[in-house]
Amino acid sequence: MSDYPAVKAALRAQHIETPSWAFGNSGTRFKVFQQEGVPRDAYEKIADAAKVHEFTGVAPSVAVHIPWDTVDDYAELARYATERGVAIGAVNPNVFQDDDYRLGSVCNPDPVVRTKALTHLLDCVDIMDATGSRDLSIWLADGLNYPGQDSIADRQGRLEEALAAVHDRLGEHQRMLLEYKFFEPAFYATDVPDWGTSYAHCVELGDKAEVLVDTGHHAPGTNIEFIVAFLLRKRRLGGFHFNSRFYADDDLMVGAADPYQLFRIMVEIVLGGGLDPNSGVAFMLDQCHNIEPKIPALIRSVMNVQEATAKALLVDATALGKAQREGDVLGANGVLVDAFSTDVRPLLAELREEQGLDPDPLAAYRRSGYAERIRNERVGGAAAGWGA
Ligand code: LRH
Ligand code: MN
Ligand code: MN
Repeated sequence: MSDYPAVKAALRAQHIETPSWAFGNSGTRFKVFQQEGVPRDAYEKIADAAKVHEFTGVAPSVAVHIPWDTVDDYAELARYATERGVAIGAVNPNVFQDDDYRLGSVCNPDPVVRTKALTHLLDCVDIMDATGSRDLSIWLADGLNYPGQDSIADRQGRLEEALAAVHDRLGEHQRMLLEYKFFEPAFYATDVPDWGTSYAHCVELGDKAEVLVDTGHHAPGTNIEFIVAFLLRKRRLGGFHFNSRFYADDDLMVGAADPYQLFRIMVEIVLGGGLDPNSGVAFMLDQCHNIEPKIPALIRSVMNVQEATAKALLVDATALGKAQREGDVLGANGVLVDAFSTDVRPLLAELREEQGLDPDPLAAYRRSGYAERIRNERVGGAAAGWGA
């Protein structure tokens, strides 16, 4: 039988970071849809992130993307966040949207472009110093569209050089998370295409480099929970960008496409000790809400992560271990299926009430009138960053 107080304590301790860009307008390369009440700057994105935290109680930080969230004074932005009960989380450098980066950023054959990209990465560490952020979350769009376009091996050398310079610059309590993605925007070869490449670079770089797993960045059928278990065991799992996908990097709400996959990932996290705040695993969302209202979508996403986590915490580890040792295949599988099949919504409602929150965060948000307020106050919301 599960220990409910321990389950609740673990759920209270889990923090889920929202991405500033999810509050902005977004779409596909065919159309960016404009929604009413969307934030016009980084301050308003933080105000919206604070609402997600207010109603869920477990989303106390918001990741920023630079230059999408450029402000004059980052320390002031951090103070503004603190006043609203949240903190600035990961800083995401953006080295993929300038014309200069047509052939890549830190892997570009042109040393002038490489220097520009590295300078931006280092500037982002300065921003972390000002905001008190722990994580520099690096995703590179670098890659090749055509065989022969550039030397794959030379590009790895350029990558190593730039990442080492960033690693050297990090402060004692700072980390760099290296995100991988097997395709898009490059179609033939990507310079950090998979977790193995990211892991190998991180190991070579040193203790402050860890792998970031974006759940939308794998080929269909990839066993993501295997990757999670491996990296956690090697202490190189820096964190997640949660979202769900049906086809490609869809960036839909986490848990919407395949809640069982999310549960399996969280089982590995729980069994591998990744819920312990000292493990350093950052649970971040990386989503775009093209057609649905953004704040409720993020509240729903946070709740989906909590539900998967709660189910994973309900796995009877003793029964599972016994079945595994005895080679009881169906018994072991049954332990997982039982936990996944449990309705954890009453448990989470109870937990929220104990925390002084409304048991139904979405209904509470709807009743709050915040959506109407921002619709009236904000005219001409900003795009999330691309395709505007
Ligand atoms: C790339 C990515 C990466 C970016 C974000 C906007 O697909 O997942 O994390 O920073 O999308
Ligand atoms: Mn991502
Ligand atoms: Mn992505």
